[in-house]
Parts: sequence; C-alpha cells; structure tokens
Amino acid sequence: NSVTTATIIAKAEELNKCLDPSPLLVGLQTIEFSTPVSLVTVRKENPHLQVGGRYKPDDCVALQKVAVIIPFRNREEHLKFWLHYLHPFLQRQQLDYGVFVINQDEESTFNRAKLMNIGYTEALKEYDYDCFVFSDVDIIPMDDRNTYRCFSQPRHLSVSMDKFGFKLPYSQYFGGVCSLSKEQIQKINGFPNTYWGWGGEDDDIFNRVKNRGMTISRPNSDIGKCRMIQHARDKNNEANPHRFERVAHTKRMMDKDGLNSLEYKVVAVEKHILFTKITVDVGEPK
Ligand code: UD2
Ligand code: MN
Repeated sequence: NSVTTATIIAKAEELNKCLDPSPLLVGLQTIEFSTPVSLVTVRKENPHLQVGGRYKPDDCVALQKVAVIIPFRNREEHLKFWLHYLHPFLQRQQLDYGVFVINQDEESTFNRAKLMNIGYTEALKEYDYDCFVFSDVDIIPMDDRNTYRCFSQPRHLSVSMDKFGFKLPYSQYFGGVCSLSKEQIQKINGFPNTYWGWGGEDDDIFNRVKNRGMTISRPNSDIGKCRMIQHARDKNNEANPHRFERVAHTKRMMDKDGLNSLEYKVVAVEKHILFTKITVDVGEPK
C-alpha cells in the first residue's frame, strides 16, 4: 500500500543523502573582476541548470532547498560576475537551489529589505524552499567551505571582506550576505519595509534576530573570506537620514512592519536559464 511505498522512498532518500561537507569542495580560490564575463559564457559553464536558475544534484538528495535572493537594480555587470562565480560554487556545495533576482522597477528610492521580503514571498510560491540566502549582487565568497545554507541560528556569511580588511567592521554587523530558515524568518516577521535608501536595514535585521532570542552564527574568518566589487553609490539610493532613529525602534516596530504589512506589485517575471528575474513595484516612502 501507499504507506509502505512512502516509507521505502523515505528510506532510500535517507541512504542517498548528500554528504556534509560536500566531497566536491575545493576551498579557497582566487576571485578577480578585471576580465568581464558574458552571460553566454556563464551558460556554457553551467550546462546542468534548469530554467529559472534552478539546480539540484542528480546523484544524491540535497540537505537543504535554498532560495538565493538578490535585491537588484541596474547592476548588470555585477550580476554577471556573481552568476559566473556563484553557480559553480553552489553546485559544488550540492545544494538544491534557485536564484531569484528581485528587480526594483523605475526610479523610486531603493528599498533593499523590502525586496528581500518580496523575494522570500515569491520564491515560496514556486517551490518548498526551507532556507533563504540573501546576497548583495556585488559580493563573491572566496571559499566554498562557506556553505550557502541555513543553520540552527540565523547566519551571517560575509564575515571577512576585502573591503573591511578581511575583518568584521563591528561585532553586530549583519550586512552583505546572510541566511535564515523559513522558521527563523517567520519568527522575526521578515524584514522592515520602511528603510528607504542606503543603510540601517541590516542593523534592524540584527536587532530583530536578537529581540526574538536568537543569536548570529558565523563561519570563521578564514572560510568567510569574500570580495566586494568596488562601486560608487547608486542613483536613488542616497543614505537614509532616518536610519539611526529607526534602528533605535526595532523592538517597537518589528511586529507591525514586516511580512505582515508587505505590499507590492509584480510587474514582470522572466525565467532565464541563469536566474528568475522578478520586477516589482515597491511603492514610495509614506
Ligand atoms: C552595504 C551592505 C549591504 C547593505 C547596504 C546598506 C556591505 C558589504 N553591504 O552595502 O548589505 O546593508 O550597505 O543598504 O556592507 N542595489 C542595487 N541597485 C541599486 C542599489 C543597491 O542592485 O541601485 C543592491 C545590490 O545588490 C547591492 C545592495 O543593494 O549590492 C547594497 O547596496 P550597495 O552595494 O550600494 O551598498 P554597500 O556596498 O554600501
Ligand atoms: Mn556594495
């Protein structure tokens, strides 16, 4: 009967689980941004991708189903480097993953944390993801032992960046790349929707995690090495003058500002081989 069939399948999958750590890892690699890469080349480098930027190992069952969410606008050159380095990296980690580029449309002030909420919500409509990695488009990890998966506590992954002399800039720093499980995201009501422009939203997320009694997990600084592509501040992402005041009020705001107050419009969904691009209208600051 079907119960025994289900049990047999579950047992077979148990036996066939991918190993942790993956035997395909190579460790520290050089990352450079001097030679531009083309999407045609990146597609050739990754023949096993499914449409939408999806992959799962075919010889074992991945330990986690990971949606990688990239808040985005007008950074095509950075995205090419990201895809070039990260697709092979994620495949060596034997993850069952999908890449979602959440593209803020038009000229409104950029809102990174709201795009992260949207990415979480939209990815869950497509697949039963249990883990979410949120990555700046311009950050490339150097060591594939830094697994882009979830842990028993929310994890900060970009801990040792060239930009900061391969150190944390401050101990509560949570910017760049982080991972949270579905449960961990629900526990903090997602991310704030009310940080318009540059800065502060990463500290708000850190406060949310802390206020819910969780701690931050991190790889050691060797394994956590990464590079950020150098860039100037984008247009329509000026420093948010309200950021310090907002970060001081996370505790009071987090139950009403987050997944439970998220409003947006999907403008377009494009399924490319290398990623799913979801263009969204996030509205304007109130
Ligand atoms: C820092 C943090 C970042 C975030 C930000 C403040 C690091 C390495 N990163 O980044 O996580 O907390 O400060 O908001 O410390 N983006 C676009 N188009 C735009 C603007 C932003 O795609 O027009 C996206 C893109 O993924 C980018 C990210 O937002 O990587 C963060 O913006 P940034 O790179 O301009 O800011 P940065 O490097 O100071
Ligand atoms: Mn940056």
